[in-house]
Amino acid sequence: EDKKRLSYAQKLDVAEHSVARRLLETAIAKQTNLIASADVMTTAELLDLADKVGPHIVALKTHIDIITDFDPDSTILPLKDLAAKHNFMLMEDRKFADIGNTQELQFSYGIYKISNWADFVTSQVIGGYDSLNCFRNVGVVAILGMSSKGTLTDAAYQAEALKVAQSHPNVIGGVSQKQIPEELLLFTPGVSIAETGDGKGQQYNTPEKVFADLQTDFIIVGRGIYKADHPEAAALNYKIAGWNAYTASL
Ligand code: 5IU
Repeated sequence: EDKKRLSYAQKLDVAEHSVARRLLETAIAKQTNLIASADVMTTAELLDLADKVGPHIVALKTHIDIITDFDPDSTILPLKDLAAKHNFMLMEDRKFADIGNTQELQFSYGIYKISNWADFVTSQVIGGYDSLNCFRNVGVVAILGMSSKGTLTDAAYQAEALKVAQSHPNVIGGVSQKQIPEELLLFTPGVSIAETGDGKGQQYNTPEKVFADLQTDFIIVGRGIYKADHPEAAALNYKIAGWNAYTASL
C-alpha cells in the first residue's frame, strides 16, 4: 500500500512554528485548505471579497502593491477586522528577492509596512539563508517552484532552494508544483476547476490533481474566485473540492 500523507492533525502534532500551528488549527476548525488570492485593484474590492469569502478560507493572499488606493487606516484596519471576524490569516505574497538588509527595509518600511499586519509572507530564497533572518515575527513561505510555463525554477534550483527552506527556522513551508518533504507545509497556486491556462503563461491543475499527485496542504485560487459571478459561492465550491480532495488523499 502507498504511504499516505500526514493529516493536518498529524502535522499539528509536530509543527513548532506558531504560524504553521495556527494555519493547521484554522484548517481543521473551518474544514478548509483554501487560500483565496485577492489580486484586486481597490480597497473596496479587497474588503468586499474578504467579507464574502472569509467564512470559507484559511487565509487571504494579498498583493498589497496592486491596490491603487492603499491607505493603512482604510485598507489594513478593516482588513484585519475581517480576518478576525472570519478567522482567516493574512498572507502577503511579496516574493522578497533581495539581500537581507534590503528585505528588512521592504518588510517594515515604505507605505505598506507589511510587518505590521501580515501573518506570513512569501519570499524567494535566492538571496541565501541569511536573507531570511529578517522575517523573525512571521512565517515565511519559500518560493521553490513556479506554476508558469518556462519558469527557471528547474530541478537543480528547486533542490538547492529546498535545502535553504528546510534549514531556516523562519520558514513554515514552500510554494511548489512538486511534492516537498512533509515537515514543510506545501502551498500550491495554479489551481482551477474550469481552466487549464490563462493565455499569459499560467498553468492550472485541479484540486483533485494537486492533492493526489503533490499531497499539497493548501490550494491558492485567484481568478477562479474573484472573477466569478458569485465569489462567495465559488469560494464555497473550491473549499468543498479542496477538502474532499484532501480527505481522499488520506
Ligand atoms: N502565483 C502563481 N504561481 C506561482 C506563484 C505565485 O500563480 O508559481 I510563486 C500567484 C499569482 C497569483 C495567484 O497571485 O498565485 C494565482 O492566481 P490565479 O488563480 O488567478 O491564476
